[in-house]
Amino acid sequence: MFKKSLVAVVAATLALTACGGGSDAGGGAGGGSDDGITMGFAQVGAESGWRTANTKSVQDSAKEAGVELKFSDAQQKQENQIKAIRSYIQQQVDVIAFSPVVESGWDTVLKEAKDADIPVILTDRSVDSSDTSLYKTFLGSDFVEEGKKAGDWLVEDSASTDGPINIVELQGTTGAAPAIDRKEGFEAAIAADPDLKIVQSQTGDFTRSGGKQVMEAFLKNTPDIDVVYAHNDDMGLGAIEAIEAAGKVPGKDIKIITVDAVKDGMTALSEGKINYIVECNPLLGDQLMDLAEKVVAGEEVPARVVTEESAFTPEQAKEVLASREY
Ligand code: GZL
Repeated sequence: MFKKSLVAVVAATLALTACGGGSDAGGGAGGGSDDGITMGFAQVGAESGWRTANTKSVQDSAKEAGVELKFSDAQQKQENQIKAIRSYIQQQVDVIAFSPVVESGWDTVLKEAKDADIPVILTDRSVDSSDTSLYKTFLGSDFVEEGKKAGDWLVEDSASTDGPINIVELQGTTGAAPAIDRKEGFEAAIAADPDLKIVQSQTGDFTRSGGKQVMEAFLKNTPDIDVVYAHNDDMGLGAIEAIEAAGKVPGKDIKIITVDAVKDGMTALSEGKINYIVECNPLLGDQLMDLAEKVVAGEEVPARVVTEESAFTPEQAKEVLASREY
C-alpha cells in the first residue's frame, strides 16, 4: 500500500507540475482545483428517470460550487463502483461520494479510503456496514417511510372495499437499500388490513423494461390482480405497458402505486394511469456539495441528513406538473 501510494503521489505531483495547475490541497489528499475541492463521485448507473435527475443535480451543483467533479457511471455493477472508488483514492481526491448500488460488500474499499485519509459521503443509498466510522454522513431519503406512505394510502383507499385485494410487487434492485426498505415499510403499513395480500413479488431492477417483463409474467400466472406496488416510477410505467397490452385499464382495472414522482410518472398520474406516487427527491446536489466542503474543512456534519419529500394524487399531479424540476 505504501509503495502504491508513493507512486500515486509522485504521479500526481508530476501531473500537477506538468499542467502547472492544482493547489496545495488540504485534507491529506491532493488534486483540488485552484480554489475548490476535488470530489470523486461513483454513481450507480443510468437505470431510471430518477437517476438521470440525480446525476444532473450533482453535476450542476458541483459546477456552481466550484467543486472539481470526477464522475463515473457503474452501470449498476458493484465491482465498477469499487473500481471507481479505488481510482479516486489513487488520484488522491479531497472527498469521495457515492450511492451504493447494494447495501453490502463495502467495508474493504471504505477502509482503503479511510487509510488514505479521504473522507467518504454516502448519498441517496446507504450501506449495511456496522463500522460507521467508514463514512462521514448519509444524505438521502427515508425509504421505509416512503414504503409506509404507499401502504397507508392503499389501506385508506381500500377501506370501503370488501373481500381480498391481491397485490403484486415490483421490487427494486435486489439488495439495494431502497428495495429492502420500501418493501419493509409497505408490508408494515398493509398489515393493518388482513384483506390486503401481496400475492407475487419480484425484482424489476428499477428499470422500465424490467417492470414490463415482470408484469407480463404476473398477468400470465396470477389471476385477479387488483393492485401493483412498484418501488419506482419506471417499473410502474413498464407495468402500464404490460397491462394495456393485456387489454386492461391501468388505474382502474388494476390500481398502481409507485415511488419517485419523476416527470413521466407524474404525467401518468395526472392521466389516472397511476393512482398514487410517493415522492423520492433526487435533487441532492446542493446539499452534497455543502456537506463535502464542510467535511474537507474538517467541520462536524450530522451523521444523517434526511431529504424532504411529499406524495401525490392525480389531482395534485395536475396542479404541480408544469412546475416540477424533474
Ligand atoms: C432512491 C433511488 C432509486 C430510485 C430509482 O433514492 O436510489 O434508484 O427510486 C433509482 O428510480 O433507480
